[in-house]
Amino acid sequence: MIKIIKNVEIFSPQPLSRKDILIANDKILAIEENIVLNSRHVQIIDGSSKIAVPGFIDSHVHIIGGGGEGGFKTRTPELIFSDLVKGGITTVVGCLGTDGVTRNLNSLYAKAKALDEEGVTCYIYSGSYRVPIITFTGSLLQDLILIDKVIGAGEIAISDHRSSQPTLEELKRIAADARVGGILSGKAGIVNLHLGDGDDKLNMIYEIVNKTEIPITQFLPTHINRNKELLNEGLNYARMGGFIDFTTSTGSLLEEDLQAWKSLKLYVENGFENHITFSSDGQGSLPRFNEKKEFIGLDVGKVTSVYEQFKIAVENGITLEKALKAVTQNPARILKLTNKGIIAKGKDADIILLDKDLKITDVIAQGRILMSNYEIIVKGTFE
Ligand code: FWO
Ligand code: ZN
Repeated sequence: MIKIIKNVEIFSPQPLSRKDILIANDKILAIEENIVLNSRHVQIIDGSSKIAVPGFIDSHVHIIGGGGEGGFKTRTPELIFSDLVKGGITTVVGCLGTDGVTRNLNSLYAKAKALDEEGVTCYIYSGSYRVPIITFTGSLLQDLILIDKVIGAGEIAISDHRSSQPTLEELKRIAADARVGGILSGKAGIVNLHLGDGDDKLNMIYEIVNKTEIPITQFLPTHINRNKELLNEGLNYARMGGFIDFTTSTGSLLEEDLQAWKSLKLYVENGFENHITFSSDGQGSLPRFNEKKEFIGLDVGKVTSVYEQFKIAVENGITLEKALKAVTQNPARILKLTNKGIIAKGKDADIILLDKDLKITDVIAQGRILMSNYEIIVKGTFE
């Protein structure tokens, strides 16, 4: 099927002014003024009152559910497809969390395939919170080289009372295997690290970077906006060239001024707009513990929070281009998803249309229309 989005203002994230976007099957074929194709096989989408931006990338989603920190009844539900469409998310990376025992990689893989079949692009991390890392093949290296959907390891917990208290040697080996597995498979081999509230913060990463040849860009530490001290330490980490991921799901856990949009504003003001990504922690638990580390309640992450925090960021003075980078171009570059994250010739046709109030009006994933004029037209299997 051929589609032309006519006369739309494009932020690729870089502004490209008003043009036509020609889509053939799942790819962007051309971005030019006044593309004319006289054929009944061409579907025209009127972009004249809209803005086109790349589909959003959410690099940290518990697609089969997670949680359990308050006992079995607090296991969180799996992701439903239409939540992705509502939030304009066209690329997802699925992960396991605290519970890597009753949640396993085979079901993570199957759900990733299900999301592909329903219409988005889904990758996964091998592993869970714990070290030694759980893998498909018994080796992280082999997982990266043999299993196409595996793009790295995560979410591996450090500085958290729920972590496996990994040794520096164990973490070094995981980073080394992720790096070499990535090199041999042409993937990022990213190590997605879960940061807890522990005082050690990012020190284990600093030690690995200072004591080995592994570059700081091998890591993507997440939840950096979970407390003020970690948010400020992240500025030093970014100064060293490191990437930083902010969690957009808030619930009652994240204080008002730690929200992802405010954290982005702080880092943009420090010149780090190319180091930042947003991720939702969707369907993950956002558990609350008291000072004695006793469980006192939990919320569930929402994938739609990526879009919500993006929109609030723009409404609060961050330029559309810089806010877009955090949810499109930066994660695509960091995760080495070479066909994703920008509106450009030859890239996947993952495009969101926004109205002048930044509401999502249309979502196109791999050239297929999932939402048209504010209406979801492709639902999940059982929705
Ligand atoms: C964060 C996922 C946390 C699960 O620290 O790590 O618990 O396995 O579902 N969530 N443990 C939430 C904070 C960043 C707010 C997870 C969760
Ligand atoms: Zn986490």
